[in-house]
Amino acid sequence: MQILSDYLKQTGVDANLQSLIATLADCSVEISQLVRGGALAGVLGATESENVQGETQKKLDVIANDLIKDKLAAQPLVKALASEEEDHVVACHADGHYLVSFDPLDGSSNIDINSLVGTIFSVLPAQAGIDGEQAFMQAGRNQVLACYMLYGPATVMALTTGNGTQMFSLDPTDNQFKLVDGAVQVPADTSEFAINMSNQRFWQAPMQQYIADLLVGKEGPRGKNFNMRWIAAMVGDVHRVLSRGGLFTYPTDTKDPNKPFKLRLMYEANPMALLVEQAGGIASTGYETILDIQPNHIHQRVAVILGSRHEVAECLAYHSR
Ligand code: AFP
Repeated sequence: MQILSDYLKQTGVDANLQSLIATLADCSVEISQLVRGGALAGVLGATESENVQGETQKKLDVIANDLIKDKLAAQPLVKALASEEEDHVVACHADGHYLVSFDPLDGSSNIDINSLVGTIFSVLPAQAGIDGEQAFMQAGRNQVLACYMLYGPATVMALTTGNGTQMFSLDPTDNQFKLVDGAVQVPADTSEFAINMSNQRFWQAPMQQYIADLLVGKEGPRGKNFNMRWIAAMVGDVHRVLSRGGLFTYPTDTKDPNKPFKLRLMYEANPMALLVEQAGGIASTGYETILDIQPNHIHQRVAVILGSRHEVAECLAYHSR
């Protein structure tokens, strides 16, 4: 089985990107070991602090964030980084080529219940003369690399450098990521959807109607039955979509009028949108293609509807009526 570094070399990925990917893989191997250690490694439970989004930080969130920050700061190609767990952009190397955004531990509410968590990375090109947060204000379409690592029964990495989406699995015998699928394809059709149903009463009319039509199944306008899954970690739900298709959404809601969207654009929606698009799927807010959004803040949130292209198109049709 082909190891990650050989695959990247053989497929002509830019040498600098190869080096950066090696650093990201390295981070995830260490985080994977900590996740596997669980209570024995003393990494479960909460800290006393809150992150910039006002969420209580789990110990492992903080440990994973610090680990990635240190490794990226030691990688000369990184000009600056932005993390879910950092209020502000962190400057690294003035002559670095890349801006790295990341969610160190997506799905952190799953940590203490021994369920799926992962790490998500998005990489933008650095631009001469533009520093700080302003440098990150590029549409997701500009990403030169997006990937996630999912710490499940196996640790896997989904990766794109803009030339399709590839899947690797971490071999625990030598800690190398090995290629398992060189051309991931999201099936165009699906009968599976993922949404947090407990928010139903807070959704807007188009999503209310779309989900209602799925729930009536065979007897309704869709003429077939649908199954539902919800992992509460985007990384797990998107992995299922990449593996067997499906529609995943965290739509606009009115639960908290000050927070109509849940998912973060820079380190959740954008990298997942690129991975899904590169695998033949679609990613939208309902009204706009995610990768075309012009960001205005590193911690900006957006509505997300992504997955199998025919099913996402069905859902978007409700939004344009
Ligand atoms: P955390 O990383 O803060 O746990 O958030 C995970 C997440 O942003 C995303 O990965 C999930 O899809 C979503 O939140 C789950 O949200 P609910 O708690 O509303 O199910």
